Amino acid sequence: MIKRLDHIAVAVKDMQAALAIYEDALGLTCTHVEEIPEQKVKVAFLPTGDSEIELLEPTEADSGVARFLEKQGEGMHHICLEVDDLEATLAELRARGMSLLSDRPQRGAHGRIAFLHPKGTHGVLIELMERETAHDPDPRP
Ligand code: CMX
Repeated sequence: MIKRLDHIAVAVKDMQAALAIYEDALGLTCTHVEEIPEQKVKVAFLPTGDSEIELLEPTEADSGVARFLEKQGEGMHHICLEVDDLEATLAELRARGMSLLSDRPQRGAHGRIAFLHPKGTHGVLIELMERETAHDPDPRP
């Protein structure tokens, strides 16, 4: 059902300031920046071997990530697990009594996504994703 850890997302107030730390200080390379209007976020991806770090900046005050920043400040926002078949995984999880945040998949940065409610996963927001684009290779030598 679950294939791999795809990315760990960090909510930030200022993408440029965060990129200065993650790229210039940590030496990672940002390979992809994109705005996702459906999710009301701008995202930046920095590959780290087989997984990535995703920086998330809200684009609207009325959004989940903006509410998160107001309530908890900057920091770890969610982990994303890649699955082979999102619909089948959601059906299995529903059958096991897991609480999903939406009834149907939404559009994410790399494919279709759905979230599990953090109250049912010991406080961690888990995104499940069926990839539609290949994983960007880590550009570092
Ligand atoms: N970690 C833990 N708990 C969280 C949380 C997080 N990241 N975000 C929200 N919660 C908690 C809230 O504190 C709230 O708890 P209470 O009920 O105790 O107050 C509860 O979950 C509901 O939060 P909400 O924002 O009020 O509820 P919504 O249903 O409007 O939204 C959520 C929930 C998590 C889906 C939304 O806030 C969100 O973060 N959306 C994800 C945006 C995103 O990252 N998209 C991915 C884009 C790119 C990609 O990775 O592909």
